[in-house]
Amino acid sequence: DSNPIVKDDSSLETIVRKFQDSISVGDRHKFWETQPVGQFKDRGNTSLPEGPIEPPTPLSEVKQEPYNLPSAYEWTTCDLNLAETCNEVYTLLKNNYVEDDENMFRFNYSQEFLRWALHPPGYYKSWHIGVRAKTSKKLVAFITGVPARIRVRDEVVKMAEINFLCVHKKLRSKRLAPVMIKEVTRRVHLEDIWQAAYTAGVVLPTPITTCQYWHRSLNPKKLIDVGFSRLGVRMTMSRTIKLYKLPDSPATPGFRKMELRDVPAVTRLLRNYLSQFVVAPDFDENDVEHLLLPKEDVVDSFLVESPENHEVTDFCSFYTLPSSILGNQTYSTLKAAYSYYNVSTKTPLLQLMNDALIVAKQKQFDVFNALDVMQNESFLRELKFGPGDGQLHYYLYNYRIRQELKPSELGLVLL
Ligand code: MYA
Repeated sequence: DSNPIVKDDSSLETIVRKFQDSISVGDRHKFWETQPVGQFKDRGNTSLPEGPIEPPTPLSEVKQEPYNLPSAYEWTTCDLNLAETCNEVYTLLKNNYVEDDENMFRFNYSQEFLRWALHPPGYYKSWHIGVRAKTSKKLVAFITGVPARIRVRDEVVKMAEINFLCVHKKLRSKRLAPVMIKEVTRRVHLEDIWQAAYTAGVVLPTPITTCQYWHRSLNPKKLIDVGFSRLGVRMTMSRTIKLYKLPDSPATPGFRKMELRDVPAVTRLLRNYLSQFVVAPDFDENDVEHLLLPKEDVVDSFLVESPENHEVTDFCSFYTLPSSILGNQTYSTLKAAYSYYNVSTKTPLLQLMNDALIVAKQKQFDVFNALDVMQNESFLRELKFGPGDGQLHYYLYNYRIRQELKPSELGLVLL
């Protein structure tokens, strides 16, 4: 997904941005004002009904031809199974995708990650949309959707999860993004799907909730050297290293990597856990096998199998998303793990997540990131996570939620 990468939350830029966000209510959004999304003017108006904003239109009325692009550009559908296409997408994102507010880091999604994220059960190739320059055929913009079933209260809604919206740096501010969004919307409509979920670091009309990233240093020296974090007041490097030290191996008896045979048990565990949140994915076994079965350098999942009765009682997972470090002499990549879905029924969540930190450290991650979604607040401070400067806003397209949610009411993590 999309989000300011992180860091200390006290810089002047951050304060200015937070102030701007806080007065954004009166902003004009020439594109977003035309879309079926919660509008700022309707915030707090509890008389509006919850649910779809517009009804579906008959499929025969969905525009059959793509939207017009500026004449020098053309649409392309990107087949990520083609090594060359995957490499082009990878390179576009590596050079032009999301940066933190101070432009020190940029997400560097790997090719294996992109193939994994974009090929969940039932995916549509037509939702992986690129824009090329007509003459050079260079890929200059990208947007994707993948299908998902998302439950909102007691309604399971077929949606598209929209991600990887990217316009080449040289083509910014030319209103290309609205055309890309309209085109992906059209292609989603053609599959008879009328809702979407997405996240962004920017404030748009209107977030269903706003979450914060928290960061747990695993390699504090490197994080400080590259400017990701700062030495605390009255702290030395050696005291800082000691503060973040972790045991060599996980503590919970029966803690092990998830395997294919665990898919039914993990699905049951996860479905039961996610049922408590207002908005959460409705995962079946196929989804769990694809999204949560460990995949080297993409996603890691562990569970606790009771040594007595072999029951699976707890589960934790994180995905691998490195960031390029821009302009550092010594280091080029920050290796970050992002908390994904975690479920505790027997092992306290705090202990489970401490084990997750330990295995992430074993795997040479520099930092472990987590949003304040689900029950994450219960372990963040105690496990020495610090608040980042990145806000992540969650949105639904064509689905109104009566009241803004608390992050802890959200059971959804987008990649
Ligand atoms: S979030 C990650 C977004 N990507 C990046 O941040 C990478 C770096 N930035 C860029 O590549 C460009 O700056 C982008 C904008 C491409 C973001 N989400 O073309 P413009 C609105 C939605 O002149 P550019 C992710 O991937 C902006 O408010 N809208 O601007 C999820 C303005 O509209 P308005 C955004 O800077 C994406 C208009 O675009 C975003 O050249 C979910 C300006 O266009 C944003 N992140 O390009 C997409 N940023 O005037 C929505 C700017 O109204 C999906 N804008 O304020 C909706 C559901 C669709 C499916 C529905 C199915 C039913």
